[in-house]
Amino acid sequence: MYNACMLLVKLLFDHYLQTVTQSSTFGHWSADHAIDFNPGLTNSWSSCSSTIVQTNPWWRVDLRYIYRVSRVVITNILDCCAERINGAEIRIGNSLENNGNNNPICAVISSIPAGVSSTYICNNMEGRYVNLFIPGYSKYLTLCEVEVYGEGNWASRGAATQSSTSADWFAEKAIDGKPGLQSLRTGCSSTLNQTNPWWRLDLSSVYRVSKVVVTNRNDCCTKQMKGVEIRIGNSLENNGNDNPICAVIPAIPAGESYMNLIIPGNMKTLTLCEVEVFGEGMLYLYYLLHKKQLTIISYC
Ligand SMILES: [Ca+2]
Repeated sequence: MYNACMLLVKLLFDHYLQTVTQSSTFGHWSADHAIDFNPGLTNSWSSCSSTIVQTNPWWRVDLRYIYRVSRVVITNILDCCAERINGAEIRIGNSLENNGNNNPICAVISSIPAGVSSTYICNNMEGRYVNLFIPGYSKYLTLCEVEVYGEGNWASRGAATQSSTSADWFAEKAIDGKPGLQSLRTGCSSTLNQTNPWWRLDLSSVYRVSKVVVTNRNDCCTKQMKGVEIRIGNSLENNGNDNPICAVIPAIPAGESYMNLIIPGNMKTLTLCEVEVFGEGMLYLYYLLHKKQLTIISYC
């Protein structure tokens, strides 16, 4: 049984490693080292990716979905060879023709000082694949970190909780991607009838929230949503319900992590069929989240 579990872990892990790849690999400098959240300022061999010396080296991340990419941040190697990055092209698009290296160019990197992170604005270019590509002979492509940011709905990345739960109307049903309009019991969250009911989403990271969309139930009780406050902030004081109130379609400054919905008053029920939180965030954070899930699986 133990071996069967370990095999499952390995297969899943390999599956997610396939989201990032490169044209060749120099020693242990694997492609996923460029998205391990470690800028490689010490021990670059264990936290930077690199190809061997070759013609037209490339590196690619598959975002799994088509996103509008706002910016790409590249961290260059500190301890040698900073000039290797010169001339690298950032390409974004949906084609895998020529391994994705024919997709439109966001930017061409002239140079990045050793150990420095440089930002390249991509003006919401749409694409599923992000490539780094150096055209030419006898080139290495070495990357210590690649961060890709864009717009998306980040609610499903978070952890939902609520002040009480009515039967099996669990908090996470508000972020399961199912608006619950056909089957309310399987797709919506609900508290009990109580004083000041609330529902909270911990986004797990910092986002610039641009818009919150809440889907109401469509059978009975739709008036329950009247008076619901959307609160966004970093405090868990009063279960997060003292954070600032935003508008229905808010423009929220950077730095908010928690989002609460609360109905002030006695004998209220908070029912939510779907909550979507839009804003700019790192597009492949899911990769790390899946790694966290894999850690849990490994206990089986
Ligand atoms: Ca790294």
